[in-house]
Parts: sequence; C-alpha cells; structure tokens
Amino acid sequence: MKIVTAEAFKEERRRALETSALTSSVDDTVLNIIQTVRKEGDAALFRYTEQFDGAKLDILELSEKEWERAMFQVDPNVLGALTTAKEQIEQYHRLQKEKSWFEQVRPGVTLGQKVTPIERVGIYVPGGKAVYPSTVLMNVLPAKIAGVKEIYIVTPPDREGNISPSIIAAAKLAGADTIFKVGGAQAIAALAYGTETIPKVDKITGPGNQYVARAKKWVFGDVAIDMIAGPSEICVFADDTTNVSFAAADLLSQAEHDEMANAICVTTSDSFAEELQKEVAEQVKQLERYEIANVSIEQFGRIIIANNIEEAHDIINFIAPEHLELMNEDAVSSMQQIQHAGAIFLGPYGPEALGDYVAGPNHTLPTSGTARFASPLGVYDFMKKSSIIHYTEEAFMREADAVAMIANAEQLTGHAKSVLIRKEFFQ
Ligand code: HSO
Ligand code: ZN
Repeated sequence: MKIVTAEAFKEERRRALETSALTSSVDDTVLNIIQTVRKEGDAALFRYTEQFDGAKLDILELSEKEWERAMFQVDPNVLGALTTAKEQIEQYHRLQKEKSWFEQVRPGVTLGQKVTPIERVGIYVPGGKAVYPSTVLMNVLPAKIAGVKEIYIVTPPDREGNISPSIIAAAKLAGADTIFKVGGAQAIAALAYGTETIPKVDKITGPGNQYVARAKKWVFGDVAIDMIAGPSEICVFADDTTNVSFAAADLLSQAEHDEMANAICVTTSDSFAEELQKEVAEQVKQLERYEIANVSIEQFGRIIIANNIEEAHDIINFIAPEHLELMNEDAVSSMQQIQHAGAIFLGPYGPEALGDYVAGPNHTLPTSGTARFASPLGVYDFMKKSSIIHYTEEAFMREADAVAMIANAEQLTGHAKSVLIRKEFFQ
C-alpha cells in the first residue's frame, strides 16, 4: 500500500479521470445483444446463454423442484444467519417507507402526494465469482416493503444450467416471485423489452459486470434503473488512537471483492501510516482470496497522510467514498463534517462487513464518487409519487385570473379558456 500526501492523491485521481475512456467494443457488443434480444426474444436468450455461460437450457424459469431442493442444500446455520439478516434489513427499511399526504394549504385548496409502488421490478444477481445471497436480500426486501407486486430475478446459470442454492434460498426468504436463468446484457435487454417468457419490467436494479452496467445505461429511459455500480470502495479514517489491525482487516475486507476494489486509509499520523502498511502486507497473506486482494491493494490501495483533521475531512469529501469508517478519536464530530459518503460507520466496533450483511441499512451504495449526488438503494427506489390537486369553487374563483394571465402571456389561449369557461359558468 503506497503512502501519499493528500495533494499527490488528488492529482493522481484527476489524472485517472482524464484517461478513463470507455472501450467502445463493450458498447458495440452490448448494443448488438440488446437489438438481437428485441428481435428474437427467447431464442436469442437460449443462444447467448449457451455461448457465454456454456449452458444448454430448455427452459429459462427455475422449476418448483429447484426452488425446493435449494432450501435443503444450504447449510441450516447459514440459512439462520440469512434469516436474521432479513429481519434486520426489513426493520431498517420499514422506517424508510414514505406515506401519502393530503393537506389544505390555502383556504379551499387541498394538495397532496400519493405514494404508490412500482408494479414490476427485475433484479440482476451476478453469478461467477461474486455469488452474494446478501445482495439478493438487499434488493428484494426494499422492493417488497415498497409493495412491488412482481419481482423477477435474473442470474446466469453455471455450465450445468444450475443456479447457486444460496441465491435461490435468499430469493425464497425475501419473497421473490421467479428466477430466470439468464445473465449478461441479454438479461437486461429481456427485462427492459420483454420476451415470450420474461415479462417487461418497469425498473431494473442490481449490480453486474461492465456488460450488465453498459446494458443498463442503454435501456435507461425505456425502463428505470437504480445506479451503475462500480468497484467496491472503503475509506478508513484513522489517527494515533486507532487499532491498526482492525483498520488493516477492514481495508482488506473490501480489497478481496475484486482487483479493481479501492481500499484507502486517511490518517493524521505518520507512525500509524507506517504500521498500517506493514500490517496490511502481513494480513493480506492470510486471506483465501489473497491473489485478488493483493492486486487491489498494490494497484489502488493508498494511505493518505493529512496534515491535520480539516485536511482529512476535505480529502474524504473529495473521494466521496462508498463506505467510510470513522475510527478516529472523535468520530461523531468528524461525521458532522462529512457531506459525501454512501455509508458512514462510527467507532471501533463498526467494521464494514456489519453493514454488508446484518446491520440493516442497504449495502447497495453509490460508488466512484457518485455519493456526491446519489443515495443508498432504498424503499424510495421502488416507489413513485403522484401529485393530488383539489379546489373548491371559491378557491377556484380566487386563482382563475392568475391562470388566465400566465396562459395568455404564454400565448396559450386554450389554457386561459379552460378557466374562464368555468368562471362564467359559476358567476
Ligand atoms: N461490500 C459490497 C457488498 C457485499 N459485501 C456483498 C459482501 N457481500 C458492496 O460494496
Ligand atoms: Zn463487501
């Protein structure tokens, strides 16, 4: 892990941004897949699944038998922990549910906001090396609490055409309706436009590789999407009082996600920085996913030395990290200085893994600096609002002239007429 100054880090980030051009070959492939799925429907899905996943399928939908079998294949203790996670995720997300409201705001004028769930949602669940039942819970449960009627999961099968039992079990626990064995850009296209088997949905959520991410971007507008997930990030703020082995372990817990993951420590202490560097080098060797974590740490891992606490807060806000652990002495006052972060963990007993699994808040968080404008996935992502307007005759008479005035100024005499016709009628 490299030790750098705050200035050097900012410069490095700026340069990385300038050179991050999109490879258009991904877009060419993705667009081609989307068009083919629109044209050929299920036939294209079967073909792509054979080509990309090596699985020859007869049906896309997971069978009743496969649903049932999965519940016996998963370790009962894991099932128990997932059930605890489910309950605690529900508990947190229930608090997010917005209610409709109606209010008399002026005499005779009642306005309101009616909140309704999105009807049909598709959730992408990655396969391969990132089989995360926790991600199934984090996507399905907020949708359920929002009141989404139909929840469809798409996920790529293995070469034998099977889906990981832990994914199926989590889907069952959370109450998803159906799982379709299809992944990649073809799954996103199917959800966006519908095929013979896969219903067209209103919104697609869930993480995926760059093909999935680009496909989501392309279908956006025809269908809603949640966010474009980048590689995992953790930022640990530490000082002389921080436990160095805790900090190292937490940084590595994100580095092990993938080679592109970003593990960063910001510290006001030179001696802590040096100790941490040694500790990370030691701990990384003990990880089962050593190869992945080590590449991530070597390539993107940074220990940033800040001259003082203000500079530390400034660099954290500049990074706008997906996860922020405040392990410095006065975590609460630091929290008040942080404007941009997906999730903030306070104190020594808040390893990020808690938030990944059981704490309750969602682990789908804005990455790559998008915490500047985006929020964690939540119940609100599965709901929408309608404005409600009601006027009494008196209130109408009072405001009609203002309408006519603005309408005429916009040269929309039809608008003006629609109020004047009523005015004459009631007078
Ligand atoms: N930390 C990941 C979520 C996750 N961790 C799933 C473990 N499983 C989101 O950045
Ligand atoms: Zn994680």
